[in-house]
Amino acid sequence: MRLLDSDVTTKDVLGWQGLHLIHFQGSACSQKTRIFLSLKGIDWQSHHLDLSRQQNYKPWFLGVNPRGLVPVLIHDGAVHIESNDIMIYLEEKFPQPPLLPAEQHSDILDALRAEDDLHLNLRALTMRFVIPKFLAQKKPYALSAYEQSNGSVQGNADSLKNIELAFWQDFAKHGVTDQQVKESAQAFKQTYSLLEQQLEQYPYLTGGGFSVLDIAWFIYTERLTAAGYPFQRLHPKVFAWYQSLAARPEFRKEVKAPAFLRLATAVMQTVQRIKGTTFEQVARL
Ligand SMILES: N[C@@H](CCC(=O)N[C@@H](CS)C(=O)NCC(=O)O)C(=O)O
Repeated sequence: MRLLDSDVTTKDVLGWQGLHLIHFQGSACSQKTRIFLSLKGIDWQSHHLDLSRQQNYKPWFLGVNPRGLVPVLIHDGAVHIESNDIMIYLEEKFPQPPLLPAEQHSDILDALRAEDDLHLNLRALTMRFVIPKFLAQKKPYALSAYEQSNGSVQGNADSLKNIELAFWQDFAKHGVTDQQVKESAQAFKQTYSLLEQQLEQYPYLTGGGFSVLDIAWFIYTERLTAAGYPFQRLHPKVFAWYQSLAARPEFRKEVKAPAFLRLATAVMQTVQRIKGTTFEQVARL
């Protein structure tokens, strides 16, 4: 989605020439776009935004993306948000190697929308099983800065902002509940059962060659694996597909978590094992 210049109140970015990505190392959506750029061999300039320090709620960034989310692509002064839209846009500008085959264009766009609809489910499982709450929780002043900001997205008040706010306000109150875990896990199980059927017939998710859909679902699968989702048991073809992509350097290098986070996750999951509250024990798939 391209923002209007009038949505962008941090005017200096409108003068940025070339390709710039504002992203966070550990953000799933940022990883997705970085893998895409890497597979295309596109040069880009990196602007790292630290979500763990809530830099996404600072006025500078809210003036770039009023939605307060990464990644953001700036190409010759045009500001693009939403990771899937960014990949689709880049595919038009950099068609080689093709990652969005013309014959499957509209099916892939539908499938990407369905993937994006599960993003909050992915976030819920991440915040319960991958990132300890003390690291994930938003500071009240940062959240209220976000709440009070009144930027527009394509000229209108952002309809997604209240959903974002509600997620983090609920998270501050009660973390991610068992009910949220069960619902999110079930939603993924349904979708992965369909992907499993696809992979029983074809090497990649579209039924054609490798595409952006494989990149998008690789990222979800990587994160859910870290959370403890039992791919090998429930969806063996998905597991094998994921392993083969994870072995590729373009994929592996973008999803490597920093050592401190791996340690924090390991400690949290050990405590969960002792308490009987691991992903498997709560989700009961
Ligand atoms: N639908 C959006 C979702 C973007 C999104 O939720 N980004 C997350 C990181 S993966 C983010 O910026 N979160 C802000 C935060 O954690 O405060 C996309 O695909 O770009």
